[in-house]
Amino acid sequence: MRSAPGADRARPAAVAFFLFLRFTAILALAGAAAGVDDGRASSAGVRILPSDSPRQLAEKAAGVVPSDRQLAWQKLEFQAFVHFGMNTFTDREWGQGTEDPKLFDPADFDAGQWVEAVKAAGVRGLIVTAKHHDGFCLWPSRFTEHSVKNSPWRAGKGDVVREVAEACRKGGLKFGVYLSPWDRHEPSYGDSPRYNEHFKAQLRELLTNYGEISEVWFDGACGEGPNGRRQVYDWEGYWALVRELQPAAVISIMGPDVRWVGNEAGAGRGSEWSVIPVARMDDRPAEKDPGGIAGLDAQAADLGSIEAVEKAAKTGGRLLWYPAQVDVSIRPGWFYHAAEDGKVKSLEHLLDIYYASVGGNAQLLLNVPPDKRGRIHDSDVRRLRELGDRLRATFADDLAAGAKLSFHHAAGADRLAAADSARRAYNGQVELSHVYGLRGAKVFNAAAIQEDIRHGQRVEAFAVDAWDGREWKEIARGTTIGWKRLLRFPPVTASRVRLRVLRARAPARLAEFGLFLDPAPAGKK
Ligand code: FUL
Repeated sequence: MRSAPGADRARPAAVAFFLFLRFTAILALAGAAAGVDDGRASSAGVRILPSDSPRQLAEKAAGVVPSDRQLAWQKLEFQAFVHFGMNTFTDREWGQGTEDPKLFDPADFDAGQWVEAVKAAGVRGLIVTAKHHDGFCLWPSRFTEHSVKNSPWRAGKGDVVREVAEACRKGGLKFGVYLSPWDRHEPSYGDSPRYNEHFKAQLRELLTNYGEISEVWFDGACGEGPNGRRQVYDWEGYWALVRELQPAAVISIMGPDVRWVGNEAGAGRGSEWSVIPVARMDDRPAEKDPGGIAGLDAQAADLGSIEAVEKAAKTGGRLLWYPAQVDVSIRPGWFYHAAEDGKVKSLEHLLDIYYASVGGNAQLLLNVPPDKRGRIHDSDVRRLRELGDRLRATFADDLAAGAKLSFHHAAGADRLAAADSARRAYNGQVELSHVYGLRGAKVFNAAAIQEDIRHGQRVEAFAVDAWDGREWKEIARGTTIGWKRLLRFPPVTASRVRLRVLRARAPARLAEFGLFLDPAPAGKK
């Protein structure tokens, strides 16, 4: 369920039926080959067939790469989500659509303050709720009266989207928009073709009047309109408009570029794959199927393991580059509620979320809701700064910088792992370990490993060892790496560290290996 405790879950009679699920939807454009053209990734992903051998499937999976827009998005790592709108003033999570625009009246609106507050945490982009389910528009849309233009704020001359877009640009943040297809105010909702035109007209306003938009975030909530009919969304039409007007923007959640991680708790999968098998070949979203057109269940525990790929191949399908985004709020609700001022997540909780998401091959989208003043509340501002300070203190100094890298053949147990991976016909290089000779003895309790995902996501399992002067001691192990794997472990002192790739779909192509010292790990504050 998407709404938080205290949320308005009343389901008015007018909306007798709605589905509220994350529907993932894939367009033929998904998985487009970009960074590297290895000849295997097509614009529709890579086909997998019942006749493919395990070896062929591993090779195909290793050959799927991100599009340029997906790669740019992945590099952002950490973004802010900002839920602000009518609900801020009515103290609700879901508005009805019948609220009086006069209720929207932030006393001290300051988009610059939002940007400063979230930048302190280290985010690189911000996504604002231009229109939530209640239909109230934070910009003066020409296509509805239900917007800021009929509010007392700035005498009806204000434009939240513009002020936020400009503040982001000034502060060096990417800017994205959340636009809810579900609209409980709009009279044409439910009259499907008419509403789709209305929605595209609004989308066009956002995509043409506010400069560069880096991400368009579509939710899958769907309901009935006043005519009692369920709205059928024109996803292909919405996506085509984004591609036409903002070709560099990713389309997230109900879109082909970025998938929902599957929960709103900030939890990542231990093994998060960006290469995902999907059973179906058609590009039409099937809204009754939570898997979307792809037959993908965004909440499934295992989306991308080689076993999942092999299973999907049995009925045929395709492999797509479809990376995960972790959306989670700093408070229980998505919108601001004074009653939750004491419930801002603790620093340790936020760090756990950061390590699990950014450090688990996903992007973190942390929601921070401004209050009725139109400013981010002091307790959230403080927490964001604490988070940023701690991350900067940890990651500013890479203790593996300047290390001498050599490759060694690991013996013994490693050969067993190599034998296991032979099933996937790994070419033997699994025995190679990366040995980092540090510049003297270092003390560290965290590591960051990155694959060069322009060459795909390849590593299925790895271990990190430290040389204690006599022998190698394992200090951490994990499964996927992908864009980034962050590891935390008790402090280690060593001058040599090695990374062993235990299983991989193709020879590992690492981009980074860093060692860090978190100055105040949990329990040592
Ligand atoms: C959901 C919405 O219903 C919530 O209110 C919130 O916007 C969340 C991010 O997405 O689908």
